[in-house]
Amino acid sequence: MTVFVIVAIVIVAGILIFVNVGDDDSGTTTTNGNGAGSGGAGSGSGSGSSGSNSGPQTFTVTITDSGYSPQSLTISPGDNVIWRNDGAQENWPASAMHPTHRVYPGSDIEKCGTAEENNIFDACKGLATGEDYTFEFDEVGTWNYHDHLHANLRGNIIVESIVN
Ligand SMILES: [Cu+2]
Repeated sequence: MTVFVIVAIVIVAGILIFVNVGDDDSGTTTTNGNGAGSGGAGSGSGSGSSGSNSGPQTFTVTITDSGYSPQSLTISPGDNVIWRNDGAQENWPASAMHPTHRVYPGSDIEKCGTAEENNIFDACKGLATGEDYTFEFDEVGTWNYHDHLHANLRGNIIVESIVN
């Protein structure tokens, strides 16, 4: 009876030893590191527009058979002026001086009919009733103009630099 108990103890002990030895913990515990979550921080920086200038403006000069209205117009660089013919006769707005039209920088009646026609202060033709001509003034100064078809009809555009 005691022999059986001893044998049993030995067997159990052997099993425990075997288990402990065989279980050499070479366990590579791969800790799947789910690191600290990167919370998306909202970067809400509004694009503030410094609304100091209202931008380029457009002015209209009305043409009648008796001339331009207003005859003198003050604008800022980059503004546009539209001449609209409400008269019965044709009208050809163009930079001084008649007949060469060279006072406004870059302008010259000889550029009419060329690729530069759209960049000069010169309608380059008589505007019929209801027609208009637009020019953007970038140069500061007082710019006289006239009707090339009736050179006694005159006006001027005064371009003043922007004062903040
Ligand atoms: Cu002229």
